[in-house]
Amino acid sequence: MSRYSKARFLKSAMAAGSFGDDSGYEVAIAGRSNSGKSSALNAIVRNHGLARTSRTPGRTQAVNMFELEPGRRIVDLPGYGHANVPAAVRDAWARLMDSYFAERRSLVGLLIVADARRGFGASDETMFAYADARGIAVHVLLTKADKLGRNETTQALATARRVLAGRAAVQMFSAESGEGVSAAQGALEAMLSGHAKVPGDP
Ligand SMILES: Nc1nc2c(ncn2[C@@H]2O[C@H](COP(=O)(O)OP(=O)(O)O)[C@@H](O)[C@H]2O)c(=O)[nH]1
Ligand SMILES: [Mg+2]
Repeated sequence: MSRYSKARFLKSAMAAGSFGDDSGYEVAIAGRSNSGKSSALNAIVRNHGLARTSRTPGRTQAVNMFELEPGRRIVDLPGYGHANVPAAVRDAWARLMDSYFAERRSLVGLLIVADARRGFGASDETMFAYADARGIAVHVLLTKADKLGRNETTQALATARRVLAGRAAVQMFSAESGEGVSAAQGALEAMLSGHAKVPGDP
C-alpha cells in the first residue's frame, strides 16, 4: 500500500492569491504539455485516478493542488511549450507562474518532467529559472522511457546531464513500465523533508 494512500485533490487555482493553505511543504511538478506530467504524478503517488491525464495537449491551464498527507502537497503546474498557443494564453500562463513562485512559502522543490525523446529543452529552462530564483532543488524526470531502446536511453541521459551541467539530478522514468518510479519517490521525499541538495550548496 502506498504511503500516500490518503492523497486527495485539494483545488484548482487559476489566479494569484487563490492557491490555498501554504503551511508545511510543497513540491511542484512542471513540464511541457503532453510530456507525461500527470501520469508521472499518478505513478509516483501510486494513485492512478488522482491527476487527470489526457491525450489532448494544452488543456490544463490551472495549478492543481493535491494533499499527500497533512502538511505535504504536490502541485501539478499547467503545461507549456505547446505550439499554436495564443499570446494571451501564454501571458496568462506566465502571470500565473510568476504569482505561484512568488507566493508559495511552502515550496521546497520542483520536479521537471520531459519526454525522453525530446529531452530537457528551452521551455524547461524557464521553469528552471523560476526554481533557481527561489533557491529550491530541481529533479528532472526523462519520462516515456519505455519508448526508448538502450542506446537511445544512454544518449538521452548523457545529453540531459550535459545540458543540466550539475544543476539538477536527472533520471529515466516511465509511468507505463514503472521504471524509475521508486527513485522519483525518493527524490520527492528528500525534497519534502528538506534533505534535497540545493544547487549551489557545497
Ligand atoms: N508510453 C508512455 N506513454 C506515456 C507515459 N506517460 C504518459 N504517457 C502518455 O502521454 C500522454 C500525455 O500524458 P499526460 O500525463 O496527460 O501528460 P501531461 O499533459 O504532461 O500531464 C498520454 O497519452 C499518456 O498516456 C509513459 O511513461 N510511457
Ligand atoms: Mg496533465
